[in-house]
Amino acid sequence: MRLDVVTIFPEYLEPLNVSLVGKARARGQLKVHVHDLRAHTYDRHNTVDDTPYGGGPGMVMKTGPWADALDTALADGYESGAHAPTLIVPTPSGRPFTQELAVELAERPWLIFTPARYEGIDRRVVDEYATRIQVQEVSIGDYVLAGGEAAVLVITEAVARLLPGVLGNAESHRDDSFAPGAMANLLEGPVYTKPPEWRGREIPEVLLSGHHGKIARWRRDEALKRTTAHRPDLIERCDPAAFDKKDREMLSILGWAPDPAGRPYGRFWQRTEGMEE
Ligand code: 6GU
Repeated sequence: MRLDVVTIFPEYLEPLNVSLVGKARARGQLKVHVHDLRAHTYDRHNTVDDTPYGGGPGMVMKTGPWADALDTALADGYESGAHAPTLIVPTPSGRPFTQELAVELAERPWLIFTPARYEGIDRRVVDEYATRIQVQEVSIGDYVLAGGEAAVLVITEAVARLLPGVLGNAESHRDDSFAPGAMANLLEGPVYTKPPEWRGREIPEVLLSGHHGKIARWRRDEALKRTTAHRPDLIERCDPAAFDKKDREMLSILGWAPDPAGRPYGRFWQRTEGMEE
């Protein structure tokens, strides 16, 4: 996979040299090209922004430098044999970044990121490139960052670990929280390693039992507890058919009951009285 990033802060992308993404690069599984947007300005002050039409606070990034930088990155990529680029525009007004989108992007051969600062990029840039290549405007959550660079790091890490051969064990993604196609998307429960006792704290006995069935059941119950506590919305969306008898017993203990009107796009599960907090 080829990645291009155009930014006014190339040094912000240094973490792409480290850890999983850094190793994927070193192995040639990922080719990363970071471009300085200011190298595509032609005035004395290397201006990349200007005041917004219609007034208002902040500045807007100008069309010229982005178009020049993108044309250069596109020409370089095509020349080196890359094809089918996807432009990823990080913006809080984008489509939510999810594991499902990460899987989708991991199947693309070439991603080009345009992290912006200020109030964003002149709309015409996205509209123009959307006539030529696939464009995805993506948000990494309901909060506002000062710029899109951190979002590029987030998206890149989530995508890179899905590439064939990047994680040691191909099975590793199957159990990911939010793995698409799972019967029920539950959060993963706690994990433990040696020593067996630390500061007077022991390991849950079942994990030392060697009884794989009981261990799987315990892990499932812990996942149901954790999901109830942190992401009840994930339980509400689960099809009752995704749960076996033991799951339903635990859900009932945790204060859940199937919603009598439960249906797709609505709520399948509802909380029973006395489970708030
Ligand atoms: Cl992708 N960019 C910025 N600036 N803020 C964000 C975001 C992206 N996603 C959530 N907040």
